[in-house]
Amino acid sequence: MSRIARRGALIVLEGCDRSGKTTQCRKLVDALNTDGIPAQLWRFPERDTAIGQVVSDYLERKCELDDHAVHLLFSANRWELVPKMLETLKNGTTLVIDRYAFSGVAFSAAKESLDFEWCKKSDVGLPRPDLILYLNLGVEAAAQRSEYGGERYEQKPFQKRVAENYAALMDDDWKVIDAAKGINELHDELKSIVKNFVLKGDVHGEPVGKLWT
Ligand code: FDM
Repeated sequence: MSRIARRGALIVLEGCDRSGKTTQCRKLVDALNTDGIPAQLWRFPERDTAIGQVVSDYLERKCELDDHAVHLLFSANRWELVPKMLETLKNGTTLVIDRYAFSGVAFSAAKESLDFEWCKKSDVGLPRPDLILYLNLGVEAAAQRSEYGGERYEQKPFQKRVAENYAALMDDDWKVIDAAKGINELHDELKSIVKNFVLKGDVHGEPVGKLWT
């Protein structure tokens, strides 16, 4: 007797720095696994690959790279993990991803040297997320949470341009969540959205889509 395989869902969390994405991704994956829904936490950049190491050095200001070149490296870091991503989803595991191609465009296009549409091109055709959650927090509120660290991009004027670029990328499918609340309250809201989405099962019979096609 044949049985239709149930693929996992591809879920992305996006938002400016200090919006709580990383904490919330971790808590979400724990909650899904506790409830018997197989899930893994991924993040981009994935700094553990050879490409990701170069990106990480760049972010930590250990090296300088042309803006176009580093944009393409961020993108290549996603593409190099696509086979593993598709395999994991096919095996029924849901992926919760901390940043994706939307960060790629929002951050790169915040640089004067790079054009918004050009920035999208290298990520066209990536696996399209089934659910995009945007943690919305004003730049001033984010800066008050704790001082930005020493990594590149952690400055208020830059983060303001990033937020504007996110707004330009957003469509009606994005779920915009007010992130100015406590960690547990935010977690409860996200968990409820994600669990409903996964249990509804809409994605199970659907192939993974292609981004921006
Ligand atoms: N970032 C992240 C980019 O500039 N492009 C990308 O494609 C991605 C995925 O890298 F400032 C930026 C966003 C952030 C930094 O920081 C990574 P975290 O704290 O590891 O998410």
